[in-house]
Amino acid sequence: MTPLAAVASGPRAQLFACSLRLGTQQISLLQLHTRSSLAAKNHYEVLVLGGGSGGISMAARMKRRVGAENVAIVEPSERHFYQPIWTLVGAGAKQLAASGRPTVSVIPSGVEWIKARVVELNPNKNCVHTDSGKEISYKYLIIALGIQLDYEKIKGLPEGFDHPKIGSNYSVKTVEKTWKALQDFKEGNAIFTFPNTPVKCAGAPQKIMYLSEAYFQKYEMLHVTPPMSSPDVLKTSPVADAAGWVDVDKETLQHKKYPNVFGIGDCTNLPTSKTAAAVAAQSGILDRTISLVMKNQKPMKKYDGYTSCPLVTGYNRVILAEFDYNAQPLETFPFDQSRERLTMYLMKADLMPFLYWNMMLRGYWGGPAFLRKVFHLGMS
Ligand code: FAD
Ligand code: UQ1
Repeated sequence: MTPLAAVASGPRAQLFACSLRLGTQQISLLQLHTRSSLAAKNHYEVLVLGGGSGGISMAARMKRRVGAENVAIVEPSERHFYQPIWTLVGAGAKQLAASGRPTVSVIPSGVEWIKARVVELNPNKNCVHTDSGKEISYKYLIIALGIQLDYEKIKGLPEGFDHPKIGSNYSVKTVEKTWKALQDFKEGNAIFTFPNTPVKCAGAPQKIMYLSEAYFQKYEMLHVTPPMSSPDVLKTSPVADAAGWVDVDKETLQHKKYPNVFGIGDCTNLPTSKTAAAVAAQSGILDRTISLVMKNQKPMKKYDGYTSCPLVTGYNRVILAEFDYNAQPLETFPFDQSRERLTMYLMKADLMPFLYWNMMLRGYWGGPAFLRKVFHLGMS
């Protein structure tokens, strides 16, 4: 799709539509805008691949470093989703509609949204290719392509989702089916699958099991956690390790072979659990890494592997698990986090979405390390 199509939807498009009704002067404004969009640049100082949690957060941070006009994001989807809330959507405690916003509304203002899919990375020539036939070159590349859901690797799926008793919290297309299956459940067995591949939010398959258990006494349904893998475009690219993940230094997030390439989030081989909480912590580190690389200095700040999983065990209870690369607890709050708590449920259900949309995606949330320091200082 063309850049014009990218701006022709969402709130910005509505603004232009309003202007059109006002008269000819506004029409020429639209034409001007159209021309500049169609003439979108093909070189950026910072190019971000993927407009999910990591991509948008990093674009916001890079805008502050180098200016909006020097940053672009390649992302094909019209909507951006806050995936962590799908656990509660699948259990009927939140609405799916509230989990998504138009992508155009989360792209930092002034940053170019290239509405396309990356089909090839060429780090030796500092460029990528998109499915719209475009070649885009960069000085610095941030790869934030997430993880791929491989439902088709399970015999009978995805067509099996036509069955009313099968759901999966991992996809926007199937998460509401989990709630339907839960409601229709009368008796029999309830099965919750867990694949032998890396997965994002490894706690999520357990959480929906606990919530289902809390919701009904007898069982007949299936919740699928699909096998997952690195996005196909990365598997065969020069930036990937042998298993297909973006091959980055585990402390600085800089690529091991290409010093102007960086990775963040689920698509990397960082040996920690794949969560948005981890992405938040990584975004702060990566911001510092890139700022030093831009000044020809050595990256200093070190990622400790922080990740977190709010384990929802009931409709008003959460155990907040937080840990580092060594699977050692790295807890934020000065109380026993291994207890199920209502306060942690409220944090997961209401505070985290607010923090995500208003702080993390705007590049102002680098994880709770500072809170941990404040609370633990207070304790000592
Ligand atoms: P994503 O946010 O998935 O973004 C990847 C982006 O890349 C997408 O927008 C995609 O469209 C784009 N993309 C893919 N391929 C291409 C391509 N070829 N070209 C261009 N763009 C492309 N995390 C927590 O911290 N706490 C939780 O409680 C939690 N619960 C979860 C529950 C569920 C059910 C799920 C599904 C996830 C949960 N997570 C949780 C995990 C969290 O959502 C992810 O870890 C996080 O979104 C990863 O961010 P990312 O930027 O790496 O990938
Ligand atoms: C977090 O930072 C984060 O990223 C926004 C999440 O993703 C949704 C989380 O689930 C959690 C638990 C954190 C960690 C934040 C605190 C305050 C402990």
